[in-house]
Amino acid sequence: MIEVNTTPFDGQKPGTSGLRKKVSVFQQPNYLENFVQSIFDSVPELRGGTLIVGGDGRFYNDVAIQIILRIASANGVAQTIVGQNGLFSTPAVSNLIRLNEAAGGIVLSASHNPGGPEGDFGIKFNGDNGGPAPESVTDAIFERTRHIDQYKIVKESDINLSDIGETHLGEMTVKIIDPVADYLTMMEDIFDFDAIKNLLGGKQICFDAMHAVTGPYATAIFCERLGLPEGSVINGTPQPDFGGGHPDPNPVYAKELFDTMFSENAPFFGAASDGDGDRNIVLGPNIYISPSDSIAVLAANATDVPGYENGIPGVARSMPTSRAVDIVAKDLGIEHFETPTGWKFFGNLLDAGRIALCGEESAGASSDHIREKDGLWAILMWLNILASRHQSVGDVISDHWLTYGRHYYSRHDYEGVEKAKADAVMLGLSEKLESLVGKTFKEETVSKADNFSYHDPVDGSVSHNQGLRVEFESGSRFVIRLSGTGTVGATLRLYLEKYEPKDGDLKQDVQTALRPIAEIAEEIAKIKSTVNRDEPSLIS
Ligand code: VG1
Ligand code: CO
Repeated sequence: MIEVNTTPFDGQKPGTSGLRKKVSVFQQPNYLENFVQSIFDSVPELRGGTLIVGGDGRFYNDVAIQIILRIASANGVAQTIVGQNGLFSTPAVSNLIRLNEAAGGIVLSASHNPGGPEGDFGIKFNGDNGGPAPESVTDAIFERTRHIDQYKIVKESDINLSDIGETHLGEMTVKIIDPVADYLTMMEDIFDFDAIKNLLGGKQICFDAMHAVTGPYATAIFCERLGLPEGSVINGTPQPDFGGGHPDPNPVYAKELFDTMFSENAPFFGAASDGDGDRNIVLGPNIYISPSDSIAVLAANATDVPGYENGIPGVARSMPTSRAVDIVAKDLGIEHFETPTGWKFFGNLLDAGRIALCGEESAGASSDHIREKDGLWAILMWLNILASRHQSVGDVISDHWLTYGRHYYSRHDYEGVEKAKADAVMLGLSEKLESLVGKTFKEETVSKADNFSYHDPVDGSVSHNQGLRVEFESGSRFVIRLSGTGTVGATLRLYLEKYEPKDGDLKQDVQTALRPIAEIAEEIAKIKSTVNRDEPSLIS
């Protein structure tokens, strides 16, 4: 073991989901080392414990893992469990932490951000409950990065990560395992695979792995376990640059899947996940399920699935996510919570047994089976529900709206804008929030306008500045916040929502239904004129 002198880097503050930067930033000497040593300095339980390490296979994944293993060994970690070829999806890491009673896990991913030498890289620490470290821990890690002057590392040479089995690095045991097996076993425990197999017999599905980590997982589940033909999984081989695309399952970047599902001979079911396998989208022939609606459908029908047949105690959603799931919770007579954006805020509620299902508008949903969002889990939930209801995706969502009404919902992103201009939008709106209440814009009167603070009901911690929200008497609203996952400039997200009761017009075009709210949002917040853009760069 050697100790290497180092000096701090600016800006190693974890964002919504870990530290994300351009690959070239991570390639600076000592940049990764400083951050990783800061994790070990902030989480003493790792000494003598088990650590899970893996990533989504993006460029630099292999180099980073070798560095992390050497630092882990030098810091006294007893055992690391690594995915073959360095691959683990984010939900698989969460499961393995819990299964092996590990002290934590390190996930190497920048999720939906592009990969490759010019792309992004990321690193995230998850604690012993399997979930992303809470703010108290990420703040401690950041604080440590600001003063670090030394890291510990062993000099051993690289480990061959392609061979399953056990080896040693210094005093530390390194177990290289099949990344899929334990995940598949967990899915078998939750779902009725026989019912799903019957449902899909003779039908076509299309799962788009987007050249990212879910390829091997989806192939094992859909082709090997459920017996579907090979073509059911497209873009199924993980690539370091994700085939040059953004592994983000939305209508823009999952275009191949959307074109297939909106074609004449569309398959019965379509789905995709993101770079690290924690997001999902679900489609039927000529229909795309809004992620916020998806969470509501999963909550309303959870008892159809063996893993939740006794019901769920409560649900949670991130603040910008549409309130569709709240209505379901009220109907079921269970608790519902509103948390800030990012999965780390669900952990306490899940650990305390207050909720068993949660999700975000950004195509993330999951349950108490792990402490991360889980793309393939959400997709299997849908399939299990379709099997038990003997319905198509389109029928399930139509029935849902007829029962609960529909929350028209869309997110307008302004990506890569100048940071100062994005800050000006946020500041301008926050300064006038109070004066908005009671004012009428077009036909809409503002009923509430605030800067969202979260009071964690389990540990009492408070998180401020979690997004600006403006609500109207009609039940419509808009929310604006700054992204915490980007690596270039700033990204402003505008979230639009309009509720249509069950006896209203449930078949409108989404953007048309939301246009009045979008116009009011512009009148109040002046995003376009401030950041000098005519249109959002991405509408999902
Ligand atoms: C985005 C999403 C958020 C999600 C986060 C991490 O964060 O909005 O809902 O939890 O990405 O997801 P932001 O701060 O850019 O809005 V993932 O799949 O990148 O781990
Ligand atoms: Co992700």
